[in-house]
Amino acid sequence: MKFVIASENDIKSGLVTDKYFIWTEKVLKAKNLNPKVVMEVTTSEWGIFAGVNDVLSLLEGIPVDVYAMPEGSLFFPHEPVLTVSGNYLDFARFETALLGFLCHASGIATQAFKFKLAAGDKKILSFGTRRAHPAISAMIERSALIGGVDGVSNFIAEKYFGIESIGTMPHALIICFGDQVSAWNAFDEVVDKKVPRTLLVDTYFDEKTEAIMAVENVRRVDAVRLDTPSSRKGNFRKIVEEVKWELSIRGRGDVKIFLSGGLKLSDILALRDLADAFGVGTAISAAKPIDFAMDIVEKEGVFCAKRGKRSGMKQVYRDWSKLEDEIRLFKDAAPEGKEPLLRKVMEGGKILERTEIAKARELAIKQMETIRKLGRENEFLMPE
Ligand code: PCP
Repeated sequence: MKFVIASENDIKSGLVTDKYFIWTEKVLKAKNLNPKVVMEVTTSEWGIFAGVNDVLSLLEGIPVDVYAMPEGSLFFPHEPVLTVSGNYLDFARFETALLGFLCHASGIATQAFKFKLAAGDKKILSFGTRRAHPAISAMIERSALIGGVDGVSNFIAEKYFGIESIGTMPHALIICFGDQVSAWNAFDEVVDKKVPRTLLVDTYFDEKTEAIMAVENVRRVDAVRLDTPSSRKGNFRKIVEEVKWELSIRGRGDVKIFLSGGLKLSDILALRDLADAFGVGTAISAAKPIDFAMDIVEKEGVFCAKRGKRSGMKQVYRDWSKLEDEIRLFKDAAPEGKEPLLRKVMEGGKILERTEIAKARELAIKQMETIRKLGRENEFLMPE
């Protein structure tokens, strides 16, 4: 083993599971019990749903039917986001990986959604794969994009998703040259012209001094990036205001302000009127997972949920104009004017539909716009 990660094969074959499923399989087999069940994935919080493609790959070839909300869907507490029906023993041991895919990806997508909702027309870039195991960097960037970020920094996104990654310059580049001006000019000379010249202005001197140095010594400056760590920030708003003033009086009010370094949701809300873009790392990539659970709600067609859970296979119907949902039994008639959210995505182990990132992101953004239109932002922007 080169890296401490479970292989795709071990995940697919069900080895990445909790031990209690191994005991359960053993006991059920010994007693010839393998009921037909419906299991639902639910949680008690709201979020943006992601991770379904991995679940489909996990269950492909297993004789089960799967219904799911499309990735990018806003889900509310207690709504089933994904339903699996089949004989329990066929898929019992996959619950661990199934939930892992959904909890992790949805946690990141939800956090990305909050940041983009807070930023409005200002940009949010995902900068945080360096804070997580590299084996999951593609998942992080995919989930962040689904949640609504405007760009991702990890280069692997280009190979896996055909999405161009974005980047400015590290402090290391400046230090290699020994002085800011040489590094900035070398960057301008060498890097493809279509890449914005976003110059890092906090390596050795303060942000104001370096911002002035940048516009006075570099042919093209599109933006300045202030990556001030929280330990040195002081009154960050004042620092940004000062930089903007100095640029503006030099006729460079066009230079965009790019902020990064330990940004939290509250920082976006506090600085969104001043900045043009935010590079967010840990706060998105290390988002708290959504605590989805998977429960049996029907057994051989009979209602049977445990206490605290609601029995019966369900459908979620949405009024898109109000962003309000209604949950009904799957077999019951649909309410007038509302659209069902759960769609059949797998039949007998065959994948019927996979999600494209762009489509899922579009859906998340559409819901974000409705939240804004309805003036419901505060409901979704609880402080971290
Ligand atoms: C990195 C980058 C971003 C940081 C990560 C975002 O910082 O410059 O600002 O991650 P965060 O939100 O978790 O802080 P450094 O590692 O300081 O980068 P550099 O190599 O440029 O010093």
